[in-house]
Parts: sequence; C-alpha cells; structure tokens
Amino acid sequence: MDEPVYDPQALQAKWLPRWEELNPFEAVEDLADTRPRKYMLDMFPYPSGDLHMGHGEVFAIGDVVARYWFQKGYNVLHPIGWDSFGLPAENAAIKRNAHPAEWTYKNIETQANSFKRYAISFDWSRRLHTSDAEYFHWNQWLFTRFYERGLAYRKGGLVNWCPQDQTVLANEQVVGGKCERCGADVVRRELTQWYFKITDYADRLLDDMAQLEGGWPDRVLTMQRNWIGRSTGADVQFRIEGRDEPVTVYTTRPDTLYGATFFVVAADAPLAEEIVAPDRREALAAYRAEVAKLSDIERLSTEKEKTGVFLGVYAINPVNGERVPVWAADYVLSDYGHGAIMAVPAHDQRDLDFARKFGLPVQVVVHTGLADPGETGVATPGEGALVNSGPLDGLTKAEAIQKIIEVLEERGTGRAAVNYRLRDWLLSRQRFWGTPIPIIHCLDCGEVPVPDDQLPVTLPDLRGADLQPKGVSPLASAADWVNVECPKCGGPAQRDTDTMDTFVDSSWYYLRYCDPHFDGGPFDVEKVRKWGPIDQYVGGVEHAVLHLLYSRFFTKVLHDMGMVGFTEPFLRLLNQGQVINQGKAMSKTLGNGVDLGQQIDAYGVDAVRLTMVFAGPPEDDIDWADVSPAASQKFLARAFRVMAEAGAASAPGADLSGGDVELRKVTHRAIDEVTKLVESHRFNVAVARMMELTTATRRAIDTGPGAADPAVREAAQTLAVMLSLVAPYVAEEGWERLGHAPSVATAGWPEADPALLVRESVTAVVQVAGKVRDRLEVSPDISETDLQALALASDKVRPYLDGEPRKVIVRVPKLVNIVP
Ligand code: ANZ
Ligand code: ZN
Repeated sequence: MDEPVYDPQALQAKWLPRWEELNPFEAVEDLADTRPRKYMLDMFPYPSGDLHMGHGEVFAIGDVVARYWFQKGYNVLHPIGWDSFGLPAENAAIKRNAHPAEWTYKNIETQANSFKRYAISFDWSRRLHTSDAEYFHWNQWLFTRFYERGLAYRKGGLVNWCPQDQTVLANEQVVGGKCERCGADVVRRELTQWYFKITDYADRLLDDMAQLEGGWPDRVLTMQRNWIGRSTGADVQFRIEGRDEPVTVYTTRPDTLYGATFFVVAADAPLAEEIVAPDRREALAAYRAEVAKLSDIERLSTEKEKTGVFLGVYAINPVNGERVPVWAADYVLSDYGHGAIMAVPAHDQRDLDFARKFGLPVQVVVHTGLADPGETGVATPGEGALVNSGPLDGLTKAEAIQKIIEVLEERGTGRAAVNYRLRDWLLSRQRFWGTPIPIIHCLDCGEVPVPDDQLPVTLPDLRGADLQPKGVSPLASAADWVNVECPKCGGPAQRDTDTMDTFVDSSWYYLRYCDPHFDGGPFDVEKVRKWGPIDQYVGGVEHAVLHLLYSRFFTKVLHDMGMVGFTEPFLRLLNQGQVINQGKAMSKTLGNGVDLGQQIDAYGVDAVRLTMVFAGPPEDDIDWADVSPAASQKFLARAFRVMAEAGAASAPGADLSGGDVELRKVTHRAIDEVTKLVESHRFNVAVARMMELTTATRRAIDTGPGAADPAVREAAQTLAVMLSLVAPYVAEEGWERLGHAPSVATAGWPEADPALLVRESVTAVVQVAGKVRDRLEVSPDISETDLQALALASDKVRPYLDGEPRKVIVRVPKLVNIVP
C-alpha cells in the first residue's frame, strides 16, 4: 500500500471548488425549517489591503464556534460583508492617486478570495458592502428617522479636530489626546456639526448592561460603564457679585459645601469672559490661548502643575453667605457638568493642589481621622463625621448629602442631580468617502431632510478631483451636486456637504445581513425577529467603547421605533488578542511584519488556522515568534495518516460498538471534553485533546488492535469531525478517505456514551526508605516519568528527602520506591 502523503496545497486545490458547489453554510430562511437557530457574527473587515494576520486570528477563532453549531445541527447564520467606507480607503486612494471606489472594491475582491481560501464558514449569499448605494441608502433613511425623533441635530461648539486627517472626530475616537486613526495630536475647534443624541439613552445603556453580565468580558462592561460615567450629587447655585443670574455647579459632594473656599470656572467657558473684571480681562485672554492647546486628558491629569487666573470677582456660598474668590482654570472642563465648580481643597486633591499653588484657604469639613490636608498636601476624600458645617455637624457623609439637598431644595438654590461623562455622538465628517448627510439647507426653510422617495443621495463622481483633505468636505467642490431645489419651497438650496462617520454604517449592519438586498427598509423586520439578536459576536477589544456602544444605542432607538424586539444586539462577546511578533505589534518601521498569505503558502491554511487557535486562550496575544506552524503541519500530517489508514482498513456503516474498549474510552472522553471546551471558548485546550486522540489512535493502529478495529474507525471519524472546526481541508479529505460523502462540516457532532466516560484510577504507593509515605490516585496508564515526578513532588514525601534521592524505582502504575 502507498504511504498516504499529506499535501496541504493539493487538498486546497481539490476541496475549494467542491465546497463552492456544495455550499454547506447557507442559512435557511424556510419557515418549515424548525431547527434551532444561531446567529454567529465576526466584526466585519475594512478593505484596506489583503487580509492580515489579525484577520487570520479573529476569523479562525470565530469559525470554531460557527462550525461547532453547524455540526450540532443548528440553522446557523454566519454572514460576511465589508465596512467599506471611511478614511483608511480614502487615504490609501489619495496616496495612489486612485478613486476610493476602485481601490476599495479591488481590495474587497482580494479579501473575499482570501476568505474563501481560508475556508471560513460564511453564507456568501448575504454579502454586503456599506459603500454600496443599496446599503447607505438606509443610513440616510435611518438618519432622517433619527432627525424626526429629535435624535439627530446640528449645533455649534468646541469639537475635536484632527489636523492630519482634516476632519472632526467623536470623543470616542480621541484616544489619549490623539486621533484614533492616525495618531496626530487632536486640537479643539469651534465648529457647527451634526450629532446623535446618544445622551438620551445614557441610563438605558447603563442599566441594560445587566443583560450582558456573564456574556461579555467584564473589562468591556467596565469600560462602557466608565465611558458613560454616571455620577450622582447635586446642582448648587452660587450668586456672583455684580451678576443677576446665579451660576450652577455640579458636585458629587454637596456635603462639603461649607468647605468651599473658592470657585473655579472653566477657562474656555463663555461664563469666564462674561464675569471677568475689566482689569483681569487681558490676563484671561492670554491664559485661554494657552489652554486651547491642551487635550482634556492633559487638563484633567492630577500630575499636571496647576495653572489659572483670578477673575477679580467673588461668588457667594449659598449656605453660609461667605464670599469666595472666582478663578478660571484648565482643570475644570467647559463641557462637563456646568463648566464651573465649587472648590473644596480639603477633600479634593486637584482643588488642594490649586489652593496650595495660589495660596487659597483650606477648610476641613469632614473629620476623617487623617492629618490636616492643608499641612500634608494630601486631600482626604474619605468618610467621616461633618465638622465646621453648621447644621450638618456630626452627620455622616451620606446623611449630610441628604440633609443639604433638602435645605437647598427648600431655599430654591439647589437640587439632587445626576451627571454623565457621555457626550452626544458627533457624526459629521469633512471627508469624501462616506454616506452623504441627507439634509438640504434652504435660506428660507432652514434644514430640510431629503424626502424618502429621493433617497439615496449618492456621492458625486469627483473622478480625477482632488480629494486631499482641506478642512471642508471635497463634496463642497461639486457645484452641480450641491446646488438643488429646496424640497419644501422649491427655492434655491444647498446639500449638506458632510458625510457620516463610518461608525454609523457599522451600527446596524448586523440587522441588514438577515436580507442584504431588502428594498423595503433598512432590514426585513420579520427576518430580524427570527434571527436576532446575535448569539455570539467576535472581534477586537479596540471596539470596547466605540462600535459596541454605538450599536447598542442604535438597537435601542430601533426598539423604540418598533423595528426590533430586543434591546441589546449582542448577547455574547468574545474579544480575541492580537498577533504580535517578537514581543511587539507588527509594524513596517520595526520590520517585524508577518504576511498571512505567505504563511498560508508555506504551511497551508489548516496549519495556520490551527496555530492561531492552539497558541493560547483566544483572549491572549499570540507572539508569532513563539508558535510553530511547522509543528502544526506535522500534527496535521499525523492526523491525516491516522484517518487515511483507518479508512483503508475498514468500510463505513458497520456497527462500531464492538471495538477495542480502551480506545473507545479515549474517544468518548475526547468527545465529552472537546464539547465542553468549545462551548466555554477554551479552544486551545480542545485542540490539545484532538492531539491526544490522534496519538492514542496511532498507538492502537501500531501496537494495539490494528487499523481494522472498529474502535480505530470510530476514533478516526470523531477526529475528522472535530478537526473540521480548525483544519477544514484535512478534515474533509480524512472524511472522504473514511468512505463518507462531503461535507464533513455538516456530518454531525458526535455524542459521548456516558458508559465509556467512567474514569478508573489506581492507587500508587510511595515509599521512602521502605516506609509508606503517600498514596496517589493515578491513571492506570500513567507513564514512569509522570509517576516518578508526582511522587517526588508530593508534600508528604518531600520532608523525607534531602536533595536528590540516591535511587528511585518505579513500577507503573502502583509503586514508587525512593532510596534517599
Ligand atoms: C465639590 C467636591 C468636593 C467635588 C469633593 C469632589 C470632591 P464625577 O464623579 O466625575 O461626576 N467637577 C464638576 N464639574 C466639573 C468640570 N466641569 N470639570 C472638572 N471637574 C468638575 O465628578 C464630579 C466632581 O468633579 C464634582 O464634585 C466637582 O468637584 C468636579 F470633596 O465638587 B466636586
Ligand atoms: Zn425652502
């Protein structure tokens, strides 16, 4: 008999076209199909080049879960599409002097072909691209609905501006003061922009997280919670001398009101200019110019040296009538709370730093038992009894908060208040490659939404035009496109020239997959009712706040519109780690990049996928320098030979229950464990179990009952089905050699026979110098080395050893005799 040879490239050439024909992964819409459903989703890719190692990882991991549910007999929806609008494509196109459309769709084709070769179990019939008019039509339709509900609006104000990309950014896209895309330092600019009113949903975004507890990683939930940043406290009104209207401050510590020794207004708030004394005006202007250069992160940093200017005016503390000086400073932000604070230096560190820098008084009002902050420079934010606080004296913090709020409410100078860190989502962008905002500006009628029957508003061609970012959208240069009749009055009007942030596109794409060519709305409500919400979502943790928060918001709005029946889109979330190399993220400058295509050429798809899954827990980073696709390939060759030899020695269909019991036990234990491991996302350990099953089957062929034993066939068939989750090509070939018709992907997940799961153990006695010191419960087939190691590591044995024993005699599995 010819030695069966494992040739990964030949298997790919053989099976890829066969699978195209068989199309095993199409989700079934038929109502008569009563199988339970699963909606499996991977975060869709940007088409900014071919697939890279990061894609290789996330899709290999997601596919283990998707293929598992196919095997379990579920009606699985596992779609793919492209997030094909946006800056990466546009910038790349500018660099290459091509139109973003050409570049984008060429890359999509490249990635699609790579996905097919990579054998991800997609339902290709549902493919979508967000840059297709057929898709972004519905971004515009949804925008209009949001607009009608008061959830999309335009306002002027300070915004984040990326000088490199020449566009505004949402708060979520500013990471550590830098542009999330290009890394440039973000500056503040005064601009009129479009916003989605996500703040209306702040409470629900927080409260509905209860549904996600246990299904989402804790750290993602924490990040969302912190981003929304709900706090409770009070709004307190202070009078400012020489001004009629009182000024409100937000505080989480109204109990410390008697300790407010000064008052601070955000330097960039309009209020600072309104109240500044004439002789301090110049100083304020100079200071504001300095502050404009800082990011919020820098401003809020406790490390930063405190700066500020006295405004020459005084505020009146509403509870004790005390006059306190008013300052302008950068550590108070103009767009948080009310842009002004009461400063309590004894109990707030930033206030204390400021007081010490400028010689302002410090008044302790909560007795915490710690040393005086005025002397130590360390504020005491903790619990304690109130002091120096008139009627609050002696109360605890909680009591004092309640009491003072009552007093303020009685006098009409304050009330309980809730505050959020979350800001509305700034969605307009001054760039070309995105969804045009469907608004027309008319001098007479103001903002007029484009009527539904005139949607989609497509992009002007602009082929050959200069797309270089210049601070206004390139759309503004297309006069023919911009100038239109007002839909209301028929007068001359102009289209809005901004495009939508691509996070709008990705906030609802998962609903569109249920019917990507549906033309009666953004999605087919009936089909979404059947498929939604998503059972398992897989993608990078970089979206912990951005995409996931926006999608949750969209889902809630759609729920309120009666279009979806659920309030959370993703029931379970898995964040994979990153693929790095030699300890560092792959980068051109470091020259440590690894190319997915080359890895596949060298080792085959199966070995690369297996390596991705086997490297470690899916959440961990994979250092490509520490893994071995060559070793994965060797394992797959062994698995292949086991399946081929078993297939050659027996025919399918026979009763397998009479096979070698020892091997059958190994097989059924593997089934039992791999099932649990896959469901709990411990994929790397599941692969280890497949390796053990391979080894046991090899041994049974070589030194046991031989290849023709029914237990060997059972083991080999089990292996083929399990391997189909991680190494689909070799699994398919093995399945065929075992005499079955393709595809192994839908062969059905095996069930473990409980009778074969009973694990026996034997007692091994450990003697030291002839005396029994320990008894160990071990597997009957434990190896000599393992048993010796266990014995020497025993806590009951070690006290009798003084360094290396002179001699160790092992009689597996029952005895270890140590001569010390
Ligand atoms: C007095 C006070 C005393 C405060 C004290 C804290 C401790 P969170 O929890 O994040 O909501 N604050 C209010 N508006 C601000 C702004 N625009 N920029 C910077 N800081 C601002 O924080 C609320 C607290 O942050 C408020 O409570 C206020 O300081 C400050 F012992 O008021 B506190
Ligand atoms: Zn008009």
